[in-house]
Amino acid sequence: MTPETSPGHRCGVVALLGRPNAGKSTLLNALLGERIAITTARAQTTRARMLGVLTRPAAQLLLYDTPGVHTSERRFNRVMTDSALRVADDADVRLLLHEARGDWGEAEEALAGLPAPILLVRTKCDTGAPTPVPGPDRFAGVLEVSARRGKGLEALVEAAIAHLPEGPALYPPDFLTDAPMRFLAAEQIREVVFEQLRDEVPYGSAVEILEWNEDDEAIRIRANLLVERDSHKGIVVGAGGQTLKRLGTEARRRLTRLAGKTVHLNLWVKTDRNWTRRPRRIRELGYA
Ligand SMILES: Nc1nc2c(ncn2[C@@H]2O[C@H](COP(=O)(O)OP(=O)(O)O)[C@@H](O)[C@H]2O)c(=O)[nH]1
Ligand SMILES: [Mg+2]
Repeated sequence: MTPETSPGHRCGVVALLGRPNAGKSTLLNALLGERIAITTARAQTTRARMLGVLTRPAAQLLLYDTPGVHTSERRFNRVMTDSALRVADDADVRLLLHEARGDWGEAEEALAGLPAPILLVRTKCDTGAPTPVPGPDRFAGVLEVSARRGKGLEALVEAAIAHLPEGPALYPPDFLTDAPMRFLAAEQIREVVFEQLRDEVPYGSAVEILEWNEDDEAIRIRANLLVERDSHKGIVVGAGGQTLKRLGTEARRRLTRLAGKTVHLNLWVKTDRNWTRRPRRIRELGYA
């Protein structure tokens, strides 16, 4: 009998929830030991749910990273919050991530009201001892972690497993994510844009993969970096095309690491007015 089918084996869905910047994507990457979800110092980096599969001898955890939950009324923010709450609905256990030193607000209170079991996860504990939160007894457990230092991760995994139903593994042991490579690539490019450009551009930018040609040695990618305004296009291109060139070089470096083979990246900039307000466009770009 293989471990995946042995009696007592558990398998289930674990939702990572919390306000933007709580440290969800960083925690997912730390648990998996791979950078599949992009993370930045800016709020609202994550736009789509992302599955990461963590396989242990006794259990398989289907970890879902989600966009941050918040109370803004903008359409795009609403789509992202809805997407997070749908994941929460289907989860066997919910992790409510909250920064060790952060204030407790509406987003946390809303998430604390979701069906049990909920584990409260105090994140970024390397920044100092966690401050008290209201009603800790509401939660099935309180965990302290630092994704950056790799602290508290095993205890968290054990606590989550305890709430999963018994059942066989749903994915092969080496399976990491169901996200298509094309989507991971688009996300990596977007991460570079978030890191390297000033505030207004990243929030309204998206990456559309136009062509993807892959053989054993290399991948040739043609992609559009979509921005919401012509003025943003100028910023992205930069004087003499320098900024776009720098973005492309860094993105290519990350994609090569991710793919494990040579990547040729042909990156263009295009204005796509108000795409964040058009539901169909949001879906086409893979964010909903
Ligand atoms: N000091 C510290 N910073 C962290 C930790 N985890 C995440 N961060 C930072 O917090 C910011 C937001 O992280 P991210 O994972 O993108 O948050 P998300 O919006 O909840 O997915 C990034 O700048 C991370 O580097 C941690 O364990 N310690
Ligand atoms: Mg995130």
